[in-house]
Amino acid sequence: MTAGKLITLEGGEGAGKSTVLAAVRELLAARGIDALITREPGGTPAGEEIRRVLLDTAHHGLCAEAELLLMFASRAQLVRERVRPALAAGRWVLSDRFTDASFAYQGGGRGQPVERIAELERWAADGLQPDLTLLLDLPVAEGMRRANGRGAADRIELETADFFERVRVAYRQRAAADPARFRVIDSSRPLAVVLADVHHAVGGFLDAAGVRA
Ligand code: Z5A
Repeated sequence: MTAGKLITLEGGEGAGKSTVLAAVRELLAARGIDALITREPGGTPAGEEIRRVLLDTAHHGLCAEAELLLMFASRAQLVRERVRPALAAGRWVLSDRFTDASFAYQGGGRGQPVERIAELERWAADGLQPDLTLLLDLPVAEGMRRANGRGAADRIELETADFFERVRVAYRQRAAADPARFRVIDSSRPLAVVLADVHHAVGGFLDAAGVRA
């Protein structure tokens, strides 16, 4: 049995991950791949409880260290309970966010040291790296405008534009440092154009992985 692949979706506020996730799932299904879909923080019963704590505006005083550890607590459980077993069984996994989000939000946004996050990645996330990451990139103001139409903001969505600018910079730096894994998609364009890029990126990855159409 060959191991499955891990594909992750990343991006700032209102980047369109939910929309793109559905499209990627269909692309995979069209090639006979029934991917396990998951999300972070969350994706397991314990992880979803942790997500509730992380996003609850009642916890506005949560310190950056606690936030970072809770993100990795959720991830540690997800990796061991769902992602590693799926990959080992040959199943593909599609995750709405993964460790890059911690480098972007807790590293870039909150200023937590990169080495600390990298150490948590090795230990808590068992060193698991995605095989392909789609980074949906768009200007912060446009992302906030799109997200504003969605109802009450959660604890992290209440952050300032400066915070989200730092998140964006950190994401783009990670993508630039690892072009073999990342595909950066300009998601400020109309959805049909974004989805055409997504088809191209994922199609190319599947071709390279030897998955026939
Ligand atoms: N977080 C963290 O800090 N550290 C970590 O390690 C992890 C996460 C894993 C929850 O994540 C929060 O956790 C998140 C990061 C943090 N905080 N923030 N901010 P989440 O992924 O669950 O939450 P989210 O970032 O708010 O994602 P979302 O709600 O799923 O948004 P989205 O999927 O990117 O956007 P969308 O709902 O698909 O699209 C937004 C709107 O724009 C919607 O009306 C769409 O119809 C529209 N849209 C989408 N694409 C387009 C285009 N191309 N044109 C026009 N309109 C569009």
